[in-house]
Amino acid sequence: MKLLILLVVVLGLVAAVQLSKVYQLSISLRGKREEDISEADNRLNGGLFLAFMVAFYASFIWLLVKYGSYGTPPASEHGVAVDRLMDFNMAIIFVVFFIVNTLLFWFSAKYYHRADRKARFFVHDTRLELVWTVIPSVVLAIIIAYGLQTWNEMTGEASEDALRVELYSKQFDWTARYPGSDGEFGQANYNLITPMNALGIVTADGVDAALTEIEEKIAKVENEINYEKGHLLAERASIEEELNGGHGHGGHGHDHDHSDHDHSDHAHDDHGHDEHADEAHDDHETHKHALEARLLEVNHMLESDKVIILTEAAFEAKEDKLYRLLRHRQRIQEIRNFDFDSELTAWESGADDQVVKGEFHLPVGREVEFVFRSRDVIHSAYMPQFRAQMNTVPGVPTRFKMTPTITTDSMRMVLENPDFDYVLLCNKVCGAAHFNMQMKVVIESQESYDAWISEQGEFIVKEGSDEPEMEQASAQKESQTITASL
Ligand SMILES: [Cu+2]
Repeated sequence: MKLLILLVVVLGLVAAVQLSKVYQLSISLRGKREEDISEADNRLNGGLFLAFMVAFYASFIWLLVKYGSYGTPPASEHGVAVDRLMDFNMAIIFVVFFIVNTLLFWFSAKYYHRADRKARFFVHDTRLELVWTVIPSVVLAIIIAYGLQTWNEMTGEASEDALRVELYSKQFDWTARYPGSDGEFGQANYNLITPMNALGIVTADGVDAALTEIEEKIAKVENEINYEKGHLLAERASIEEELNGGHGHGGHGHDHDHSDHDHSDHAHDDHGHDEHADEAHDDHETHKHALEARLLEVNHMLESDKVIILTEAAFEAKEDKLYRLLRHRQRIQEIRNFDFDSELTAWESGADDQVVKGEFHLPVGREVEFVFRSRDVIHSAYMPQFRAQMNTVPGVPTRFKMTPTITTDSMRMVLENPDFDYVLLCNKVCGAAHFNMQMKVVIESQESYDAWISEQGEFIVKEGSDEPEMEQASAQKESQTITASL
């Protein structure tokens, strides 16, 4: 269908170009110049300007009627103020829009060029300058003052007894955290992020879990590095060379061994032997034993089925990975060893935090203070029905307060849509699955909310909401959307 429309447009353009060529040819045949324009031409163009203005206004008003509504009534306290601010601004814009465009088109139509009419020319008019400077300044000042006032009310401090909820964004989903019975969020640290602790909440268990996980990863990479076939073979060759006399005197290996043996007998017999030589000799023996032991080990490892073959680049990448993992482990250990002392509440208050995915609930009529965090890139928490939006920035917690005023059930009745749900969306294009980065919001009575929150587990992300599944689901949706649009 789209292709067909495109084809019609292209063919139409080609036809227009051809027609204009024919027209030019016919003009030159009649012996007229192209730039000779009659008064009738000008009058026609003036009339067309007026006709366009009417069509322009008609389509504008039609768009306004069809798409001008915000979709839902504002479902939060400040949402009413936001809509009022928006309506106020739009009213001013509409008035200016109609005045300016009417003047533009009407002047073009009325004052089309006529040979017997001359335009008046003046250099300066103070009154005119004043009018178009002072009026816009005053209107802009009013818009800004009113906007700032509304903004300050919206973003001011939340009250002490506000419910606090953290919304955590990452590519490509949302996680909500409630502070639990102590009303206090636990500290979070990205070094502690594991599949079961998606927010990296700091607790003794969280630190232990992160350490266990990192130890497993380190062991795995160390194994891969240790069992690399090329490096094992090289090590064996060098040990053998050293044992067989080494130092480039391979041919004298046996002689050397023999004299060594003699020497050792001698050392045991003769108590007057120089002590330094004795020590050096012992070191040498130990070293040799170590080499032999390692040779055995290497041979053993080479026969094991853990042996892998890596290119030099892949081997170096493994070494890099090991380095990073070791650093990561060190950071986790630093968290564990940190002397929290007076900070003990912050350290352990995460233990009763409640982490939820998929949907989160809020009681109606109670002020909520959102704290936003991001793991990877800038996202934007957008709740259109509450007229609420705030960027989430990695490393910088942001805040926003709001009071929901209409429950999900009431809104379903108002909209006569039993399937309606409030939604939290991402409103920054943050990557491939951005379109599907959303979370359901349920507004309900305090009693229903209390029942829901008491069912939520503490700290650990609920089973069955792990990431691979989510990603698969969104990829599936993506392919469906692509199919649908074709
Ligand atoms: Cu996003």
